[in-house]
Amino acid sequence: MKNRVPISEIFKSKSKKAEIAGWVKNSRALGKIKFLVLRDISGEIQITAPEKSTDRKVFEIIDKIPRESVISVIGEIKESKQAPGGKEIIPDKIEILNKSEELLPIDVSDFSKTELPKRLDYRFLDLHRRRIQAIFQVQSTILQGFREFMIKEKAIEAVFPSIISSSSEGGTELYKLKYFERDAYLSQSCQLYKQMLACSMEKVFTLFTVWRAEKHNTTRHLNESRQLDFEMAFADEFAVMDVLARCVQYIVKKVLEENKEELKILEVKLNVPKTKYITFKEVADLMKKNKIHIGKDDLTPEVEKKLCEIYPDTIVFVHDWPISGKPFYIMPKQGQKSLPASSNGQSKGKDSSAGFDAIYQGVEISSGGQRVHIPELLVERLKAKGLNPKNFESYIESFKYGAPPHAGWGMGLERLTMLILGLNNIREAVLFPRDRDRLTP
Ligand code: AMO
Repeated sequence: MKNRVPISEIFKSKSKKAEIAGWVKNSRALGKIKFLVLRDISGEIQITAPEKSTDRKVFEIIDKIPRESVISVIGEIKESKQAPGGKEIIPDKIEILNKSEELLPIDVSDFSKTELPKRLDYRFLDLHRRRIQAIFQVQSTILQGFREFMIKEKAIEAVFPSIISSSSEGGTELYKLKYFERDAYLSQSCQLYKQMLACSMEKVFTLFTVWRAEKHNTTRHLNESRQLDFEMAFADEFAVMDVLARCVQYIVKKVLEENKEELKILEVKLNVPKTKYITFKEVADLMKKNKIHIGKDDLTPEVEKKLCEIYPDTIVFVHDWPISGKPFYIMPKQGQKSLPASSNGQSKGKDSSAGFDAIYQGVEISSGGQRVHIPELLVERLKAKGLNPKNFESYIESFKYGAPPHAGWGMGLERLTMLILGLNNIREAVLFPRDRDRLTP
């Protein structure tokens, strides 16, 4: 197979012969001529076998190879007005590299009728579909875009531990495990570590897997998901909201430039989003006018949806979030000192915080804020949240020897993929989802 060329090259190539390999999409016999469509990741081509000019053995098998089998073909490249793309291959030799079972467990056609749970049971086969490949090609661009953007911002890429000794996002959603004689947990976030690193290296980013033992089964939650995390020293929430806005805009632009074909396959109309900054209180007033109930310190999915109806194609930053609705590490508004990075001039209400959520296409994609970097205030905040400061000793200590004010955010990779592509279930945006009912494949 060392002479194998990608199928898409055939359409550009001037050569007369080619060796290709891929998956059998379909085949059919029309009397004295047989056809087979072969697909690889770069494209697909018609293999045409006229009885009189094709080797007998090749002619015999060509319409007998089960769909999705893997074959290699050596043959002649011919111009053809009837063939899709204007070229076809007249086969000299066909080798079956892996024969598929005749009966496929799921429908792998472009518009598969198989339901999502069954498709996920056979995800490896679902991934033969061009539509599914397109989703993960876009996700690959999102990941590359995030990294490229962060490198341009001069942030340091870092990796953090996934086994932790105490919670960072609240105690109820942790997966417990045995760590020799002690209890340990799977990380819910790299929150505390990215903060400690930003306090020396100033700007840091990572792609981090998180585990949350949330019991609810929704179309926007996973039990294992990935976060694009960012943290920056000498910054308040407005400085990092600006970074987040530019980051999402950079990623969307890159997807628009590099995934034209995938967006077409997925029938997605995408625009680079604008930004809107609004306080939690202003959202509450807006919702009152629209007769929509708003929670005391959180936004319901209905509110998130309405906000994006009012501000379409926009990243809506809801800031000055009630302190009761944010984790212990978020700075209360009253604890904020003026910073060189940006000045926000917002209200300094005692119940308000320097935390925010970012909402895009009707769903929260990110949350973040300025952090508490004063040890005494941190102890106070931990207690206020009913947590034991003893469990956070090394984290508290890290702010005792010169820790600058800092801020950051975390953005869900699968959420962003789902919203950019308008997918209706987050499981479509994960190769191998982990949810309440699913641990395989
Ligand atoms: P938060 O818990 O809001 O914040 O998570 C940040 C973003 O991650 C995504 N996300 C999820 N995606 C799928 N399934 C889940 N169960 C899930 N939980 C979260 C969302 C969400 O906006 N440490 C903070 C971030 C920070 O302040 O830096 C945190 O984890 O898109």
